[in-house]
Amino acid sequence: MKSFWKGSAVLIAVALLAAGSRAEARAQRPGQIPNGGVKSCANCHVSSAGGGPRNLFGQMVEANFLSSAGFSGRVQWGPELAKQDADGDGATNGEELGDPEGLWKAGDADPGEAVAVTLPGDPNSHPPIKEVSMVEASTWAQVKEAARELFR
Ligand SMILES: [Ca+2]
Repeated sequence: MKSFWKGSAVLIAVALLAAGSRAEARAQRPGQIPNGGVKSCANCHVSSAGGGPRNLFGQMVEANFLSSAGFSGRVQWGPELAKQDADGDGATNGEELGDPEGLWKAGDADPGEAVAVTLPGDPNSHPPIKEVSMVEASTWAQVKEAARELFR
């Protein structure tokens, strides 16, 4: 009976250590994208608590933008990842994370404004879409400007 408890305690300790190191490894990932701390784990995971399945941006990062596979891989943020639109909502990953050009480097101050940051892996989360209305424009100059915006 004594050895049963001893064995259980060892198993629990091993499980806790494994869970702890996994969470720790992933906790650095948000710091590898601009404004990563604003939405934290939800940038890449379906669950905002992190872990489990990845959202569309997380899948894109995992497939093509990690320095190496597994927990130690670092996100390779740059122009290539910034210009893609992982969730297909019309805003690029960089526009959603406040770094449209992909110039931010890990350790830099977060670019842009935190309140403007949206989720690059959630099509329901995106910057406000610029509404252009030629009907509301009252002068020819405004109509031309609206058309220019629309077809830019
Ligand atoms: Ca989005």
